[in-house]
Amino acid sequence: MKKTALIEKVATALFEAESTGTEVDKFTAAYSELDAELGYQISERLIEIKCETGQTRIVGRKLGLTSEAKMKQMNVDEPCYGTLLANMACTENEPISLANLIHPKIEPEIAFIFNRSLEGSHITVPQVLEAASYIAPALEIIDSRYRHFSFTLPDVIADNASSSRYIIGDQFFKPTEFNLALMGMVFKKNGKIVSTGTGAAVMGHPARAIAWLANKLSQSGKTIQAGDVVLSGALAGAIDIQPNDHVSVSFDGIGSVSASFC
Ligand code: 0L1
Ligand code: MG
Repeated sequence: MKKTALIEKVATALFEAESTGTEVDKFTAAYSELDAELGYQISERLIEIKCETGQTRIVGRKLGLTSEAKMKQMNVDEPCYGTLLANMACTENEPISLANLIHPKIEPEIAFIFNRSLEGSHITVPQVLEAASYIAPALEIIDSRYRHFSFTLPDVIADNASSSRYIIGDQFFKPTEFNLALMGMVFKKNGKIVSTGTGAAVMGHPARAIAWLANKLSQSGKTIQAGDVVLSGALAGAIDIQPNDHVSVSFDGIGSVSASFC
């Protein structure tokens, strides 16, 4: 199949899968030419399709596969990224409906909010910390459109890195005031601790994941822009969620954020 036709076919199928809450089989099984680069082109087309409706817009990016364990599991040596849209943002104050999602999971993250763009192909951790105006506790809901969350790297990249929803706490802090690698985290579901961790779980330092993102984006002429929200990657494994669950994450020094579901 021609590359442009494949991009359109897979992007449309993923859009339909998400719109109807229906799983699809991974596409690499049928199309061996689908590599990571093509995956990013499909994801870009998928975002275009979503924004064409005029009902949403790009507000930032997210990192995925940032932990050693996930990279090993997927047999890859670098993370991946996806795009955050305005209609993925949820708040702590209202229960989040899971009705249209397929098999949602949630994971604890640190969000960065940028007040200026990060341009260049050799961005470093200090440059990330300098360009970010704030960090805040965050929860990311991931919901792969693939059956049983089963995919290869190109498949998950095409599926916008399983992006679904996110929640950011309402207290913001200067990232330069903390050692983010040593920042402790407690992740709870329905009042019980499910995991603990530190910022170092995210590629050694959450800002290192963002530096990787900035450098990766530069390869396709994109940048992290002023105003962007970036989810820097999970500090612990994602857990299943169902209606009536309540999940929270608390960080050392920057507070907590929680979410409940219906
Ligand atoms: O945000 C994430 O780390 C998820 C990236 C995609 C892999 C997955 O869905 O588990
Ligand atoms: Mg994530």
